[in-house]
Amino acid sequence: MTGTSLPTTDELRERALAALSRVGVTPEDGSDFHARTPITGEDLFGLAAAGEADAEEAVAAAHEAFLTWRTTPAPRRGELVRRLGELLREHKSDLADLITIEAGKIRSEALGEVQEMIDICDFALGLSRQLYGRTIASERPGHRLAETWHPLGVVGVISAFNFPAAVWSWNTAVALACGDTVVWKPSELTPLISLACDRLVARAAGDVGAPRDVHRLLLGDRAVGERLVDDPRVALVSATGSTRMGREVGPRVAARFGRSLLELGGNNAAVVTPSADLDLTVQGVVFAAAGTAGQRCTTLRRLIVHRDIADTLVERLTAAYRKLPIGNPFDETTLVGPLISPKALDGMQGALDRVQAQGGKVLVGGNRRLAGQAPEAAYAEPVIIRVGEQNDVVREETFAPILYVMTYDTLDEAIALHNDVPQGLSSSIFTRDQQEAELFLSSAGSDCGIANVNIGTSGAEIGGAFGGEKETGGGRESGSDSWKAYMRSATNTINYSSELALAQNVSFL
Ligand code: UN1
Repeated sequence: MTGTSLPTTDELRERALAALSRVGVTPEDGSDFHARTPITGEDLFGLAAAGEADAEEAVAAAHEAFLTWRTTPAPRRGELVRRLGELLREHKSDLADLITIEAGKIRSEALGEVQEMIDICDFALGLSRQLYGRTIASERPGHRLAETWHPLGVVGVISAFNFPAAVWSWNTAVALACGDTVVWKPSELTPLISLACDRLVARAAGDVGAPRDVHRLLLGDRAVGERLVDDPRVALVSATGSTRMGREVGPRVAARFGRSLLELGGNNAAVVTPSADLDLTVQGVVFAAAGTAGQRCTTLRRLIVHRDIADTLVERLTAAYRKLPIGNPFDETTLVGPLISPKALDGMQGALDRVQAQGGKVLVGGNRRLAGQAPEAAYAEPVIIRVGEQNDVVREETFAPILYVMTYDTLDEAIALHNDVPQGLSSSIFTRDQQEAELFLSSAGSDCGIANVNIGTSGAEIGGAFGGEKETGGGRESGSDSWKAYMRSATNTINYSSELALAQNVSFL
C-alpha cells in the first residue's frame, strides 16, 4: 500500500497558523530557527529563539512567582490545572493538528496525546487535595512526629520531540499542583505545540488569577537547556531524551546538589510464550512496534518468542506489516506516518546494515516510501528482522520502527535475554499461563520500570508512575506517588508536654 498523497507545505503552514490563532498564539517572526514539518520535510516559517539572557530572565521570573505560588493553598493551585484541562479539551483538535504537523503523528495518536494531557490535569487536580504526609508514633511522651510536604522551587522541564506535549504536561500539571513553577525548554523540532501549550497555561493562569510566571517557555538551543541544568534556582531538572543527554545532565545537576528526574532511552522487549493468544499478541505487537513509526520511548524493539511458535507468529506479523498503510498522518486510514527527519532514516538504515552484517535477516519492510513526492521527508516501511543470539546491535536503541525477533527455549532464558540490555523502561509478556506471567512480574523477572501482561510495551495510562531503570535513568513521572519528586519533605517533631525529653534516652543537664 502506498498511502495517500501528502498535503503541501503551504497547506500545512496554513493549518498550523489557524490552529495557533485559535489557541491565541501569533508566532513571533524570526530567523533563528525554523518550524518544520516531517510530513513534507520542509520548513514552515522562521521563529525567534531565546538566548541565554532570556533564560536568565525566565528563571528569575519563575523563581519570583514561586515565592507566592508556594504559599497559595494547594486546592487553589488545583484550580489552575483544572482550568488548563478545560482549555485542553476545548482545543483538543487544534493541539492534535500541531502535533501531527510537527511530530508527524497520525491523527488518532495525536488526539491520544492531548487526551493524555487532559487526564494528567484531572489527576493533578485531585492530587492538589491529596498531598498527604504521615504521622509517625513518637518514642517520647507528649510528642508528635509528622512528615509534611512542601513545594520545591522552579522545575526545569527539558522535553523531546516524540511526545512534545504529553510529557511536558505530566511534569507541569503535577509541578503546578505541588506549588512549583516551571521553565520549559522543548525540543527544537516542536516549537509550535510548545507555544500553544505555554499560551494555554498563561490563559488558565489569567482566568484563575495565578501569576503569569508560574510557567515560562524557552524556545532555544542546547545552550538554553544548559542554563537550566546549571542554575541553582532550578531545584529539579526533569529531562527526557537520549541516554547520552542524560549522562551529561545527571552529573551536572548533581554537582550543584540539584535534583534530576531522567527519562532516557528504552529498548523494550516482549516475551511471547507458547500459551499466548496469538490474535491479541499480533495486535499488541504491531501497535507497540510500528505505531508512532517506532518513535516512542516505549516502542517495542525486541520480540523474544518461544521456538515452537516463532514461525507461526512471525508469519502473522509479517502479513500484518505488509498491510500497514504508510503516508499522510492526517489521512484517517494511515497507521504509519513519517520519521522525524532524514537523519532518523539514516540511523535506521545504519542499524539495519549492522544487524545484517552480523547475520540478521530482514523478513519484511525497510524500503523508503514517498521519496518521489517528498524528497526531504523520511517515510519508511517498519521492519521485522530475525537476529541470531549474539547480536550487539539489539542492545542499542535505534529510534525507528525496527523489530528484532529472537527465539528462546526456557522462560528463564527468555528473561535473561530480556534483561540483557543497558536500558530498562518497559516490558511485556504475552501468555495465558499464570505462572509464567507472575514469574515475569516477580523480582526475578523483568527489570524494567514498566512490566505488562498481554498488552504491548507502549501506551501507558497516566495513573501509574512512568519511568525506568538502568540507563533509562530511574525517574518516575506522571501518576501514583511520582509527585513526591516535585516536593521536599520535612520531618516535624512537636513537643506538646512541659518536659524536655531527649530521644534515645540521652540525659543532659
Ligand atoms: C515517550 O515515548 O516519551 O506509554 C512517552 C506511552 C505513552 C508515553 C510515552 N503514554 O507510550
